[in-house]
Amino acid sequence: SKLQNYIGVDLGAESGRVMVAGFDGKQVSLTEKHRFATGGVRINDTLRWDVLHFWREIQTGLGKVAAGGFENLVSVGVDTWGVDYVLLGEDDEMLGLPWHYRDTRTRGTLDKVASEVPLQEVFSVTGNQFMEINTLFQLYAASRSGDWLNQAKCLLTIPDFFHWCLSGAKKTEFTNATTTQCLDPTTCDWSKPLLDRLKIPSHMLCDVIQPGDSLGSLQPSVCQETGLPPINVVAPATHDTGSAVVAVPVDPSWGNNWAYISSGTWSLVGVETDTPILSKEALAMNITNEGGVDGSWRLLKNVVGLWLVQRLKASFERAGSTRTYEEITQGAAQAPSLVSFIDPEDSSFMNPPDMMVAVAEFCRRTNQPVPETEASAVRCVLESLAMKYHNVLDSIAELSGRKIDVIHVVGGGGRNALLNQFIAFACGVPVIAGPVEATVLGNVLVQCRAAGQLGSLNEIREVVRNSSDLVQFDPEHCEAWAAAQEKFDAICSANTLST
Ligand code: LFR
Repeated sequence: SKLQNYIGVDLGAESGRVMVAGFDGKQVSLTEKHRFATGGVRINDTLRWDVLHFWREIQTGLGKVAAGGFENLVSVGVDTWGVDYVLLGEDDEMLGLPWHYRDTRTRGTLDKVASEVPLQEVFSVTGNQFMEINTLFQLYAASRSGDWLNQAKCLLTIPDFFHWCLSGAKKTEFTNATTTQCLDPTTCDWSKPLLDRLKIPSHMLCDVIQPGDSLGSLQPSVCQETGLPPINVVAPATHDTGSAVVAVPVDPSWGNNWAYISSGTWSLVGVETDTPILSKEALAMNITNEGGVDGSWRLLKNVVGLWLVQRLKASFERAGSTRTYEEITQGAAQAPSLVSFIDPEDSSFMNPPDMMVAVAEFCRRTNQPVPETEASAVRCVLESLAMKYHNVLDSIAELSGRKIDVIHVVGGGGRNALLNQFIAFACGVPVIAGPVEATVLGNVLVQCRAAGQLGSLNEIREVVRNSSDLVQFDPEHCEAWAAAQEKFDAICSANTLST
């Protein structure tokens, strides 16, 4: 069939990209038209997202698409990280500077919320892992601080905001709504009774739409600015993890015994399920249920991911290094193995001024050799991540009754062959890495389906398999890793007790 082109806009916490995906009925090929740095802006001891700058970059990217001579441009859709939001007031004026989830205003809000509503009850009407970054805790903090909430007429999550910029429509897309901890996974509507009990306003929450729903066509001003024709704006699974898991390259005939790790700034480690799991055991394991496409759910844990390496790289840069991620990882591959471990979930890694110092302090505090070199610090972090994933997958297997025979690593972190190897070693099962552009693939394939070009999630995944190069990593050194895992577990449990 005739080639159709779709535009996927994907923003992560470190970088954003505008890609064109050409779909010929069997395969998708991606062309990157624009890439830009994202990241938070520190101002007066707060941390914010410069969403206007991102919007400018998105339009620059769309302008490059328009100039690229792509025929049959069908639609455009945006996905980003979850939990953050923009407030609009009367006349759609933006209110305040959007907060970054790593801002410290939410510190301590979990205990405060728990003193007002038992966490068991919060979990049963939200299904989410308790993390103070979640929108619920941000809104709790905002509602206690004279923030703009009362003047707000509309709350848009970050991808909703860009869809509004593109189309003028103000809607909240379901998959991202499931990251807010304000949506009830049983009714699939906002948990208004919970918000009322916590005295958090809910009048500004928008109608929830489904991935694949159309938001209308590009606004005339955007067409003028970018040179694009008034193509459709179609919501993909706007939560980046939701899009990434759409693009896990599995074949249903292989059965259900697979897990995924969506690997980026965060590592989202879990399985796909048919229904949310809201049991006491799920609460005790502090696991999350996130909504996917076609009624699928993701039972997963949100684990600190390559953020650790991103911030180590920033530490090295302050000390004069210009090394790339590849060079840093090559260094780690040469460093001695299984020497010291960190608990990736320790709160000291959330946003330390210097990650190298934070890693060293953790090792000192837990009586382990302190990594002296860049290479040994990176190795320590990557090995610890792999062992953390192992623990998480054990709990998730237990909770879901699912045996895990293979782990799919999707997303940009799949480029890190050393980490992929460590995951296979730590977990003792094969790892299949790829596609690294899972998020954009998932984004555009849901748009393709909205245009009537594809049917089921299985058909979408078949296209992903046709379109990706996958690399397999097999378990080795199992004894050494099992021994190290015991040490790691002891460090993590001692650490939990003391904090
Ligand atoms: C991954 C992600 C996670 C979410 C975190 C913060 O990019 O979307 O799923 O918990 O970012 O929003």
